[in-house]
Amino acid sequence: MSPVLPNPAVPGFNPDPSICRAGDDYYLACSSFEYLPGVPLYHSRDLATWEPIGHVVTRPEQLALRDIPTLGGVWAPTIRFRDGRFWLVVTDAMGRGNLLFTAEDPAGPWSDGLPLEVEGIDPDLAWDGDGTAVVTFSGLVLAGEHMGEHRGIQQLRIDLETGRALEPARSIWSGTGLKFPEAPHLYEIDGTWYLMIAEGGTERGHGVSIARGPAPDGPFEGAPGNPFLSARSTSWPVQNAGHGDLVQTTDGGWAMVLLGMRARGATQAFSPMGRETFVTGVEWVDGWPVAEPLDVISGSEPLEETADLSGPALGVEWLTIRTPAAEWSALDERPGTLVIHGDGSTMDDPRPHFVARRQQHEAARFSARVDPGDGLAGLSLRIDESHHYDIEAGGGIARARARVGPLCQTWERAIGPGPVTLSVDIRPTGGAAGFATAPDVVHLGVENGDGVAELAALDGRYVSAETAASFTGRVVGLYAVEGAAAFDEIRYHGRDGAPAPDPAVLSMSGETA
Ligand code: 6LW
Repeated sequence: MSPVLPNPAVPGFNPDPSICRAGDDYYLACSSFEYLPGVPLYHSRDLATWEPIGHVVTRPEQLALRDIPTLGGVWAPTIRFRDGRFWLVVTDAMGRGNLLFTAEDPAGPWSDGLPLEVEGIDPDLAWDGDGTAVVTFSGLVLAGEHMGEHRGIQQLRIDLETGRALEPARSIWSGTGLKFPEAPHLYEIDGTWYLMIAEGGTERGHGVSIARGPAPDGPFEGAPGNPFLSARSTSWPVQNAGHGDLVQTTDGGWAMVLLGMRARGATQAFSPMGRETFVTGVEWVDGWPVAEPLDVISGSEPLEETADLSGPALGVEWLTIRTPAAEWSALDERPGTLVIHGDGSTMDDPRPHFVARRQQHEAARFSARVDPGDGLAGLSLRIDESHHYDIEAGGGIARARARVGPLCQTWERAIGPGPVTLSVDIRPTGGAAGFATAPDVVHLGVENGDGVAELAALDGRYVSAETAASFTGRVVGLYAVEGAAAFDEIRYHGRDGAPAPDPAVLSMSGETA
């Protein structure tokens, strides 16, 4: 097992990672909540470099996201490779429930999604000695008369052809008693069955615990030092570590992928990118796993990308909220541009006409040239409908907006007609410059023939995972409210590592221009 693997392994919000290996190839799946396409998939051959290869959900009818509440949608997939086939089980929370998807090729296409007779969340898939499929899951009931009840970790044998349970669910080992036992994964290793779970909740108290037993259903004995991995009460640069999945590596060693958060600011209280995917090495001592701590972050490589608008569709890194981009945008209407049609929906609405990518770096600059025509369009840095910072243009006006819960403030400036370049420039504070509890400052600007003007420099705390109590993290992207807006020169620049203190921190008034 290589000593230290680059982390975050998959930057940007990519929570609840699950991993499998097919020969020399590793595949990773993550949660995606209200975003489409759903269930992002990544590939690696060395656990160090990961490339996005597509999604399980590429046809909206595979899930029921259109009216999903925020926080709902795709929760906690498990991906496995068996008999030359990829199997993925996942919860479409407050939507279609627990589903099974399969594919010959992980890059797709995947099946339509078979409903499973499983009442809970975080389904895991394993096969017992005689090849019968076993689903182990967290008994959190999301609907019906028992909504909100938590029955601990549960398990049942299931028919993967019909989705029907072959027996009633039974409760099995559920950890050391910390809250929210979830994210179970079952492994048979050298004849012993291991049950690994997350417990403590996905916030700062998160951790990974494990137990072992003679059979898939136990009885299980918990490991002496559970949770055997947790960042709680440490000053690790990665917090909330938990929700892990193990994989045996090509050299016979072991590794674990798990979620964590780059909590920033002087009090390590705010995580702009939310829950990301991390990887760590695992050794076995007396039949129990010992994981390397996540106290080192190497940071991801600097990135400079300009969106490819040559069509027919945007790259796999682009996401939309609850409705597919094809319904309201096009790359062939004005060749060389992305045209987004507004329907009056704004970034405060559940189905904005907004296409975005994850913020993946602590310092990031996103800009695009937009021709709003006679409509209204802009860029937004978003966590959810109630937490977003926007910069838009239309009707000869440039407008910056801060939406934080019930509060909304705008800053305006007259601009000439025609295309303008809008920018969202995120500069980390590094906790330096005095006692900056803010993780970063978000600068909203407009550039046209008259030069660059900054309309607002906003405290990043208010669009961070903790403030929004979000399961996701920031995405940054393009929207249209009215008319047909044409976007091009769509650029993302990102880098990690020690930031230059942001002068705006010293004068954070929210208004600089
Ligand atoms: C996921 C569960 C969880 O299903 O949140 O907080 C859900 N923990 O494991 C969404 O990430």
